[in-house]
Amino acid sequence: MSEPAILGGTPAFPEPVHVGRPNIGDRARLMERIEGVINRRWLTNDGPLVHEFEEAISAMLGVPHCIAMCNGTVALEIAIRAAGLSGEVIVPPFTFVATAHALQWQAITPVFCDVDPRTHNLDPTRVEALITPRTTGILGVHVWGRPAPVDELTRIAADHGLRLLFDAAHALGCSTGGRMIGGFGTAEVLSFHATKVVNSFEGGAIVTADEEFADVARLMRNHGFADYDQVGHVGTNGKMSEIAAAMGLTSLESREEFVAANRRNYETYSAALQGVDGVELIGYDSAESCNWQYVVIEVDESAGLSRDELQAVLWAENVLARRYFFPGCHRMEPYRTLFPDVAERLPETERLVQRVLALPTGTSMSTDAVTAVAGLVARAMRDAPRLRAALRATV
Ligand code: T4K
Repeated sequence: MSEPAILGGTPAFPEPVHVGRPNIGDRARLMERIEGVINRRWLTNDGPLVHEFEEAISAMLGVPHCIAMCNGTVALEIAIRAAGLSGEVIVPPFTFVATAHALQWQAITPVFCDVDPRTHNLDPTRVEALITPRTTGILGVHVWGRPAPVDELTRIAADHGLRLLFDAAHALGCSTGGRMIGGFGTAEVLSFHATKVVNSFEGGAIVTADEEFADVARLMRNHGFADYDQVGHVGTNGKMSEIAAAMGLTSLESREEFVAANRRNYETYSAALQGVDGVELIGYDSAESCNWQYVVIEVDESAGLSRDELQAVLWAENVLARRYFFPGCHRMEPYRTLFPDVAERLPETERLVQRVLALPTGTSMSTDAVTAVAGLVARAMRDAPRLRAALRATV
């Protein structure tokens, strides 16, 4: 290895290496499906590929209803609306901002509840204290595909007469207690964004066992149309297009291959980062079903480099590691202005957003590339005093 790029060496990678490079799957099959879409001249509005995709997701998760949408964010907005949420909803701040925005977008107050530092998910012991007469629901998130505390949240929601929804954008194909994520709460929401383990370019879905809820969500997805000329509900346009479903189906067919690549990458990182001072790779429960789609480390600054310093060292090498979900939803607008003091009750989130770094994985990463990235992390931590001095000199 040459001198670190931050000290003037040649970057380890000639081109940027991204977190979230899409998995593609069988191109010929995708093109064939796209041909079919064009030949049928049925491009969107509840087309045959969308139906096939919905059935495949339902079967995979063992959940009776899947309503495919144009993206995960709109699916969240529709799920929230179909659940009749209003007033206040309890939600973690350590998530992609779409989770909070989907509430705020419809004038519902997100009430941020701190997370458990071991799981990065909602801390169920802190939820009840935040329930007020205005609270109508809890929106849990399965961060990194690791399950939110579904049993505890289910009990709390039942005890207080609240609706329970889950943002399962990271959790396609993950299970808890042997039960697939997708079947918990009133409904769960999936994302098939380009960066997700299974993608439909852009896409999302609501999955639910509640038939009445599914019927309402389906109406809302298509402007409330119950039939030609008959609008039975307020609605929006949340439809998934046929070309998105073509990609979604193709991607789903290669899911096992994608998951195997993620797992291989994870295990390579795990072996290479073993014993590196100040770096802890977050764990997954291998007794459960898991998609291994995020490789996330926690960086302990006392070992030499802060997370931000390590990120700067990696970016100089063209490794674009991401500090998801910095700085936490509560520190983003409009929440920062609306709730200026909320950080005081979120000490674990505040700590976590300074420590977490997501590393590149997925089918675009070869084992050699993963080994090289892990090697850069290990070297940076070993060489911390010199790198830190150089970084401070450039500020
Ligand atoms: N809830 C949760 C918990 C979520 O994580 C998300 C989305 C949602 C809800 C909302 O679901 P969607 O409405 O998105 O379906 C990315 C994704 O855009 C976002 O979908 C995802 N979570 C989030 C965790 O990651 P950014 O802001 O990091 O995106 P961006 O453009 O920086 O892309 C990430 C990296 O991926 C880039 O470094 C480049 C690479 N990339 C990206 C795209 C789109 C590619 O190589 N090719 C591509 O086509 O949010």
